[in-house]
Amino acid sequence: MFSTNDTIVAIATPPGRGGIGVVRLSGPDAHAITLRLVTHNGSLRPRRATLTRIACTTDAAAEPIDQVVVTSFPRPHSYTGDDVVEVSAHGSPVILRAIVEAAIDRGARLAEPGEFTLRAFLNGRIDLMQAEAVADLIDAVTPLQARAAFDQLEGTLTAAIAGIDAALFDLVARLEASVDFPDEGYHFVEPGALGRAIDDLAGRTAALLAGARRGQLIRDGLQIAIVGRPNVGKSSLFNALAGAARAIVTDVPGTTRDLVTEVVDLDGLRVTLVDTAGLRETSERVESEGVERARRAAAVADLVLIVVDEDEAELVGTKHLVVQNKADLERPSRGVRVSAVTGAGLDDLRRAIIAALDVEPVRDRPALTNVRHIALVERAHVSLTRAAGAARRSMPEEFVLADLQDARAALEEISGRRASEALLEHIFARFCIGK
Ligand SMILES: Nc1nc2c(ncn2[C@@H]2O[C@H](COP(=O)(O)OP(=O)(O)OP(=O)(O)O)[C@@H](O)[C@H]2O)c(=O)[nH]1
Ligand SMILES: [Mg+2]
Repeated sequence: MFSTNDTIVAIATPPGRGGIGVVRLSGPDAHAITLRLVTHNGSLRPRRATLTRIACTTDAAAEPIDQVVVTSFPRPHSYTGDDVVEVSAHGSPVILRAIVEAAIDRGARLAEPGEFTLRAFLNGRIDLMQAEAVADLIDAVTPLQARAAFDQLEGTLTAAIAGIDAALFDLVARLEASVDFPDEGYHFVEPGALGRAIDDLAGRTAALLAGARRGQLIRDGLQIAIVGRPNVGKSSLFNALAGAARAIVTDVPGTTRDLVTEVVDLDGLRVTLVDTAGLRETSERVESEGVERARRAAAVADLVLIVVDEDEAELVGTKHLVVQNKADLERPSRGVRVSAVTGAGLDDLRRAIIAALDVEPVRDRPALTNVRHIALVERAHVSLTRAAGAARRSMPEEFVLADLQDARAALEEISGRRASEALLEHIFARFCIGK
């Protein structure tokens, strides 16, 4: 992995032009290197903005190239836990690159993707879950995704996992004492109490897992397929939900052949809408391929909207909602009534979709959103359940202990207290440079 005792530098703002652009330095020489770049004399006051000018060539008589605001964050009270300096310049790629190159000339090294956050993790400023939350927060495309990530960054999940781990630590210590003094038997933990304590912990992992599906839908988004007979208004509904005339709408049955997709923000959920060909028997080759694709899209979708006009709903997909379209005309009353043309009922439909997916955001419950975390909590849960069984059957402490230790190992892999270098590399490779 990367070295951690040198000074790294990178542009922290996105590529392109903007009002301001920030170059960040972190490491023992961050302060000294900055002072050799700016015209300001004397040291930088901690956490105070210093207005100065920056000169970026090695030439001593170099002309300043920009006016900048420099802020120094001495260790350990900085993002990375090392000395950090942030240079806010005008947001020109030319200037920002010149500052980075000048810092490199004076002894800094270009940061790898995620290296600032990696240092924060290695310095114990944040745990691995929070580091992953930083990447999720930056990648969020809906407010709900951003909120779930920020909750994790704030440490809601960290606290939940740490609470279980602390209780486990206590149980393991007492069981180990019992194993070390076999004559006393379960002297340090009374068997009934042990079983109850483990059950309580298994209950807590189960509660975390129960919220995981919701969390994962929030994080990864989901697919909704719009299906139904030809001409019922699927493409019209698709366009209305997408807020753009993406799919072709005509009064000719069999208009849509291919799958048309659009990503929309549905009450904070990242939803990929899929418009499909109308379902009917046809010998026309192109259309029959379209119908085949429509069925496959319905089969893999998280939710299927079955749109009906005057006909009956053909049930496809396990999880579905029947949508009665063309409610502006005389139509039977089935399912959620909407009009793709007037927009009537669309808000009801959005609410019905959220309800059908069961993803109502819950504020005070930590949401497990990341597959890595889910798999590890599952492993901890299985071990705890096994340990509870062993304790209840009064099996030797060694058995219970082995399972409890496995549960701990899983939890510590989540927080990163036990994380291999390969895992860290994999996680931080996701980040962009400057984060
Ligand atoms: N009055 C009324 N007409 C609608 C409504 N929705 C769709 N239509 C009309 O119904 C016809 C078919 O609409 P499309 O959206 O192309 O229907 P589709 O289900 O995508 O049809 P295929 O792609 O052929 O399967 C068009 O003439 C639309 O203008 C509605 O809510 N009210
Ligand atoms: Mg269509």
